Amino acid sequence: MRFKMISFLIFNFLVICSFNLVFNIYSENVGYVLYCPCMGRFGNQADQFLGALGFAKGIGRTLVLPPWVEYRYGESKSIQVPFDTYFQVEPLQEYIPVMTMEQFMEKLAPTIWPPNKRISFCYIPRGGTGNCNAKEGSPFGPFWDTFEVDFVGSEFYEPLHYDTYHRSMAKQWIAKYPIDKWPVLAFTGAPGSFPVQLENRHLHKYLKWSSNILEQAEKFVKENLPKGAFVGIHLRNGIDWMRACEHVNHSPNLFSAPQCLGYRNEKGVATHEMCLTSRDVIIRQLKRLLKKMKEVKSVFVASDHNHMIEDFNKHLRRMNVSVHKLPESNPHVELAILGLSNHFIGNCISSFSAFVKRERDTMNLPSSFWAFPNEKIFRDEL
Ligand SMILES: Nc1nc2c(ncn2[C@@H]2O[C@H](COP(=O)(O)OP(=O)(O)O)[C@@H](O)[C@H]2O)c(=O)[nH]1
Ligand SMILES: [Mg+2]
Repeated sequence: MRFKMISFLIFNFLVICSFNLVFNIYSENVGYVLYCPCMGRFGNQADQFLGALGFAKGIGRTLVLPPWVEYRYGESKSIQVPFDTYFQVEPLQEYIPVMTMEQFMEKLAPTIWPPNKRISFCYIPRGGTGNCNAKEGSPFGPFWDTFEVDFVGSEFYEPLHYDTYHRSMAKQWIAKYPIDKWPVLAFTGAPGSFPVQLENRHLHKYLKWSSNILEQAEKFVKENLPKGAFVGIHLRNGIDWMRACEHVNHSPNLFSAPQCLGYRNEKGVATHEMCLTSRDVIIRQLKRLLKKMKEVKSVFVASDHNHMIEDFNKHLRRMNVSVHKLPESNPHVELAILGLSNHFIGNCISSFSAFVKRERDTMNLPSSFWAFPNEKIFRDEL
């Protein structure tokens, strides 16, 4: 009888202990990383998102998934689009715990991040004010205003940085900002680099289109492209890009160029032709691919400006392929369609192309780049 009583008490004690342990792990010891994707448009934000994911994993915190920041023509304030409009949350949980910013602000912020505890993190003071100035200008102000966040102070984390793969950086973050004292680290900008760090590229496999985007992409392919294989191409040629490409000669690894040239330019330097490929080279390169891929029935063109549909119709007439684009620009659906193609030709310098290339790499699907390797090397290979 007595023995039964004692074992019952011990059992209860163990149950309570393990409950407490679990409770502590999931409540008090959970730390969060928040940030504003305040730099660049979608491609840049996606690169930095992978960095933020790797960073949160490195320092053992939950990543709060920020909305995507978008800019509408003629509007001075940025627009915030919830993360899960474009991507599924669930697959990311396989890598680390995540939650959307909407959920965080509604469910957790009132208790673990009340208004008087809202400190913004930046490397050094910004804009000569002595603080992080986290809400100065667009998208900084509109981003935090979306969630009615104001900051009461700044924290400068210099000399720490986001690369948690080297120099015991993760340990230093954990030591300097323990979760019990700093449950929330809210960064003024993304805690991730642009272009994406090599070590974080593979994290793209956790980034899966929302069913809404994927269904639109599949529907377009099914209803508009002839049955059979298709090639997807990205033509980045708007006015902002023309200007950006002027810098290519003194930036051998401009923007996303490491995706084809290597992070240390192992495979050459960026050229103007790779950045803003001429009409003739585009047509020649596409024709060469179509000659090799006899099964291809159509070409899908994504572009921010000139889709060159007439040029293609003229020059590909004898090749028996049709050429298509979306009736209206829709960057995310276009990206998803490019991801579904049998072969993708992208712009090595563009982070918009880089998104597609990474996604395809995770599925072992083939991709190539405009004007890379250059045509002379191409010819030597043939
Ligand atoms: N619809 C559409 N928009 C594009 C395309 N290429 C670029 N854009 C737009 O231009 C922006 C370019 O910025 P970003 O994504 O950072 O890519 P990057 O500037 O090429 O590195 C995209 O986010 C899109 O809004 C395209 O093929 N189709
Ligand atoms: Mg950009």
